[in-house]
Amino acid sequence: ANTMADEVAESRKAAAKKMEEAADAGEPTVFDKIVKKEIPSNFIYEDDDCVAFHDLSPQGPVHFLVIPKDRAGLSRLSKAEESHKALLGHLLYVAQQVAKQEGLVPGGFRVVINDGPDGSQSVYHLHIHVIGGRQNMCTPA
Ligand code: IU
Repeated sequence: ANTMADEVAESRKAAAKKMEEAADAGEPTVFDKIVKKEIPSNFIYEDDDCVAFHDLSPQGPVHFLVIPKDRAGLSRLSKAEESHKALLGHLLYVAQQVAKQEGLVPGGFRVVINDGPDGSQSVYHLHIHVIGGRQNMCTPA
């Protein structure tokens, strides 16, 4: 029999699928709107390919996201192709640079990428979470 929990899980999966399809069809994601400054946000880092900004709902004393300006098909990490390798490397490099800028080194930090409904992804525009600022940071984002 279908439990309430099953139904909640099913409807979350369906909602996630719709968001992924919309993103893949080229509809702007909330992060596209942040990149275009249609939604106000304070960038703590910006270059030609990516921006970083503080997460709206921080999971630690410091929690920022690094996102590509152009998703280039990366609604989620598992859409990665050979052609995305340089961008993926760049995002990870920037993540640790901004972590240093934000005072997270030498203490350290966590890096998280959520992929898909089972990975609790909620925005279908690839993003790297960087979380730090206290010892034994172990709560998943
Ligand atoms: P996830 O990896 O897709 O689960 O995380 C999306 C994150 O984006 C989550 O931590 C949100 O708090 C965050 N976020 C944000 O910082 N600003 C926004 O306008 C929205 C989500 I929507």
